[in-house]
Amino acid sequence: MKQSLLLLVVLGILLHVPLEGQKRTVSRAERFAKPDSKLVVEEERAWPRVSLPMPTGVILEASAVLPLLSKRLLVTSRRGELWLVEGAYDDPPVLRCSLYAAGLNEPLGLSRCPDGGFYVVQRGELTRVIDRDGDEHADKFETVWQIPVSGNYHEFAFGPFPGPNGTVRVTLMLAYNAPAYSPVPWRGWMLEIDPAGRMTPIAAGFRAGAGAIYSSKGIWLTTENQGEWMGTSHVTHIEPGDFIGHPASLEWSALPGSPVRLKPEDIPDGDKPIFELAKRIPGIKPPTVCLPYATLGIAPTDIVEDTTNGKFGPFAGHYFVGDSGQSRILRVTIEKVRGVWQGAAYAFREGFESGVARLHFGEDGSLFVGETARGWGSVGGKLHAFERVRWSGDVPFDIREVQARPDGFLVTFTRPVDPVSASNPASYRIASFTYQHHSSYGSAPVNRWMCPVRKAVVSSDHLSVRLGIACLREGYIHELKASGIRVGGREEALLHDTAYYTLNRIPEGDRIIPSEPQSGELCASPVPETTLAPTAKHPTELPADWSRREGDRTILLGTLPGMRFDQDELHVKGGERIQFVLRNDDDMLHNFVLCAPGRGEVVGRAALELGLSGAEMSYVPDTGDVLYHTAVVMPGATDRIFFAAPARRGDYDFICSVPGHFVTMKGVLHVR
Ligand SMILES: [Cu+2]
Repeated sequence: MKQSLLLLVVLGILLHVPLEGQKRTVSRAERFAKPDSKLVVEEERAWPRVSLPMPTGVILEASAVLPLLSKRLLVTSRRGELWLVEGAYDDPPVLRCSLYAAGLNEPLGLSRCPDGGFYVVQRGELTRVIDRDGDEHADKFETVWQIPVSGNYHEFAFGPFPGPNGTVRVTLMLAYNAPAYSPVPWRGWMLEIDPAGRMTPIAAGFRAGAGAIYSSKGIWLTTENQGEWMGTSHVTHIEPGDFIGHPASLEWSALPGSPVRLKPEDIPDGDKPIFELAKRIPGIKPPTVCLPYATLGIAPTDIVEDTTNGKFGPFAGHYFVGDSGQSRILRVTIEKVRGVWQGAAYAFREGFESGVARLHFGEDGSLFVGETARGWGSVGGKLHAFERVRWSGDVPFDIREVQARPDGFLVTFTRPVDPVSASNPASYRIASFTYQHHSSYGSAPVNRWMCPVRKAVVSSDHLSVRLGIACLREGYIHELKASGIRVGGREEALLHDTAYYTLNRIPEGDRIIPSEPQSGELCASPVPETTLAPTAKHPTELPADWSRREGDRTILLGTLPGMRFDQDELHVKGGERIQFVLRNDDDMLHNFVLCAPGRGEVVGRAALELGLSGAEMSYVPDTGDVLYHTAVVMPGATDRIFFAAPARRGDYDFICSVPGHFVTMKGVLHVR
């Protein structure tokens, strides 16, 4: 029991999404209801989602899905089973499940074995599962390769991700005991295992790389989560010998077979972005496509390629990335520029019931979505879910792809644009920024510049726009907002108006604008530096008229792993002078925001809407619903504020407004 609790805590830390509250009151949960925005309704029209209901008595916490012949699925459950599932393609779906295997240790992936049977990654081994007598029950479990574990609860194994020639790859999580460490070989690595059980180390620097794919382009891509030594989440092209950021894994780079030459002390802990370090330290691989934290998910999981040849809609060949914390799916495109892969990320579909963990396309172009939030929590709110997404045939007006050009970008659309709005530079807003690479948890977006749009040229078919932009910066993420453009002939705006392009290399070729800066163009930050300074709502200075530092009452509120405060009910008297201390014992960033009665969810959502500018505002939206707040507190640190409790009696919500946290990180201050 204690162990499984630890496991939950750890998964929460690992994927930095909330732990299921142990003692949540229903009334609070009701207040924090599911999202039902206009956007989700629009997305639903083009990509409707249907829940795949389990037969009575079956708890299928789908952690991997493998389509079999005759519209059957083999599904792993995090609870340790393999289920044969029929009926998942039917309308409406009525599932029939039969148990194929049981007793596995937290399987988080599944693939076909070239010699028959299936590969399953358990915590401690890559296993080949075989049904020898054909009775649809596994009867042989072969250890293909034993995964090193020290026994630390944090040592998860993801995969098997199938590669060429019958090989599979796995990614091994670091152990964790504040901070993350690598106690046994290959923790924090991607490894390749061939059918004979021979292991080849591939790449290091992983932290929580939960997804990987061998793409039709013949390259490997992985997902990685924001955290220590990861400024933001990302998708990255992996080649043998690469190091993607977390130095704990480098403990093992001197072992025989390692293609990685770096040692832990080679990685400086400072304020430089990773692409700057990569310029002078060979072996460091900067992200291929960054997923800005909070804006495009908080905990990316699986990555799949749309190989449905149009059955899933207009994004054939693009990648879809699941996000556990925000219960959504993102879209990613890549291109190779001057020998380096890079590309863009876009919103795709929100509103899933639980944390999106695994994705797999079925034979008819259906996307099966395995979801779990046990130990993680998610915006969707359910503990687990299994859903199916199909394309309705509707093509929404959307950005199809952003590609780099020597002086800007080429933006293509799913439908012809209105040439008047699309050729007006004022229809676009472009900014660039990056993240720092350091041992502390995540990074705020830094060095943000606005990029003036000088020219917008619409193609003759009206399906693309060439943008000429000043102030492009290599290595930086470029945020392209095209909110001013409309679809041809109608007053319809883009379904998702923003893309994030990671510009590792600026291409060569023809320009549409001269390279010299124009007068008045300023490649500089319009955004003020983050401040921890006292304000009316962040009252860190002892008020002059207080005789005692403690006031009438001191409240010490702590944090727990998995996005919870250590108390969800606080009691004060109206008007009492309060010294309030938030002590962050967790390994993530948190704040405390005291809200007007019943306004916690509204404030939490408004904080989410702040997007990239949120970090500079301590994720506190500028609204009368916020009474007082602390700064965003680093792990192991505290922030102290002094305020008088509201005079009016009532139940005042408090939340952590760091994006995604408020769903579980909340409570009530009772004023009597
Ligand atoms: Cu928090």
